[in-house]
Amino acid sequence: MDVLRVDDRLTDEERLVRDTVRAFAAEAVAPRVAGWFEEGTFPVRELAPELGKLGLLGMCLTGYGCAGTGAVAYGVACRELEAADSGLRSFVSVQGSLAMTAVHKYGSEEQKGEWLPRMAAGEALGCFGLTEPDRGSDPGDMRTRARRDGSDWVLDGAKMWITNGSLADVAVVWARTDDGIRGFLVPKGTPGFSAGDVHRKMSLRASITSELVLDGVRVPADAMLPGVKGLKGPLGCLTEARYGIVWGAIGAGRSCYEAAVDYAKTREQFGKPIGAFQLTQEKLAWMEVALGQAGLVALHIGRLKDEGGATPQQVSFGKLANVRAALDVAREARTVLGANGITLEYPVIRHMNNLESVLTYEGTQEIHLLTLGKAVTGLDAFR
Ligand code: TGC
Ligand code: FAD
Repeated sequence: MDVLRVDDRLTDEERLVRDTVRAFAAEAVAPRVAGWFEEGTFPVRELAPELGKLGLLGMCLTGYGCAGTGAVAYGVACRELEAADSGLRSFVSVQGSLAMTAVHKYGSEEQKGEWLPRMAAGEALGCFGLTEPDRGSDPGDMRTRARRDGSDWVLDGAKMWITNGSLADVAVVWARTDDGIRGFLVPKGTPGFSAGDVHRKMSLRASITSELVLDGVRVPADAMLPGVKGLKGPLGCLTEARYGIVWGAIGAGRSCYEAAVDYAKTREQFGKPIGAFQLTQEKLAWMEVALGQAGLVALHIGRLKDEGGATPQQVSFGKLANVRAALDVAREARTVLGANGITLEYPVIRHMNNLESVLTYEGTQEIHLLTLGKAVTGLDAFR
């Protein structure tokens, strides 16, 4: 397995991150996560401080208690977290790449000092409210509004599908103002601000997903993120989180692949292991190819990022290609396990169902296809 030995190209520091995060996920999460998935829970308050101690929250950010690692190290961490469950990587993505990045990139010194050290330590939780009930792929047409009232801002609207929405101590809420889209920091408990969880999910069950309601929410002038105006604000954070998914998806795919290989070597039918049949070997060989290619794509984009920046189009390429590859691997692995593949005794169907969300959030497959289509043709299919 790992015929290409892509990890041989990692530095010693990146390998240390890999081994540390892999050990943490294997000990603290993997043995319990099927239960969380079944119950639809995720013990955020227990895990967040541990993730903070490992330096995984806002890992690429500098200062304010953040680890300040390179992009490849962060990617490797996402891969190892998502090998346990996409919900775990999602938590780290939303906390670090979305909420903390918004504050770090666009916040005032006071906002950074107030929130980032506690968020890096996992003591304060954040969420990122961009999507709305009626505006998902097209956030530029958002309906949530913020209007000035004296020196305050008053927010009205709703955000939907917000990871950690009901748990977060602070919500980064994107809203339309007379002056364009702006970001606001809305602390939990602000009058008029409420959050209710989405139930009956069949995917990302080990993750809390909420609706945020903003009903005349009054915040002071300094709750606005001063450093950015326009849709490029939230999109600039999304590029960071999408990058983590480029790597994370490989972890989910790898977990399915490993389960399929183990099963194929031990499960016997017609007097021999099913892994001895050519059709099974073909499935496993394609999985190996898909994950090897995904690993090269992730490493390439990560190195570009570390050398000065990967473009949003390159990140779209990686998110599109690697989530698709991981989902194909998960579905094929599911067939190798036969009936056992549909139970939570094995990780495969959990990952497979999770990857349906990963395909949709952070820009759907279609959005990334059209982003690449625009890069290729110079023609904008969106507008
Ligand atoms: P468009 O006119 O193309 O762009 C508006 C401005 O933004 C800039 N820009 C970007 N900047 C940084 N990163 C990117 N990826 C960027 N893409 C565009 C652009 O240069 C422009 O800047 P300026 O200075 O000219 O104003 O905007 P559009 O309205 O046509 O939309 C483009 C489109 C469709 C690609 C965008 O709306 C989009 O990406 N839609 C998908 C929405 C999405 O991904 N939502 C995710 C919500 S968060 C989430 O899902 C969290 S899941 C939990 C987890 O991560 O685990
Ligand atoms: P829609 O935009 O309504 O799309 C429906 C379908 O139409 C899709 O197949 C889409 O690709 C297609 N479509 C749309 N436009 C076009 C087009 N121009 N051409 C072709 N096809 C098109 N959001 C946040 O802001 N914060 C979060 O923390 C967050 N966490 C999430 C967690 C989970 C578990 C999930 C499932 C979602 C989360 N999201 C979050 C929301 C996510 O980003 C959106 O679901 C996603 O952007 C798609 O929006 P939508 O679901 O409204 O689908």
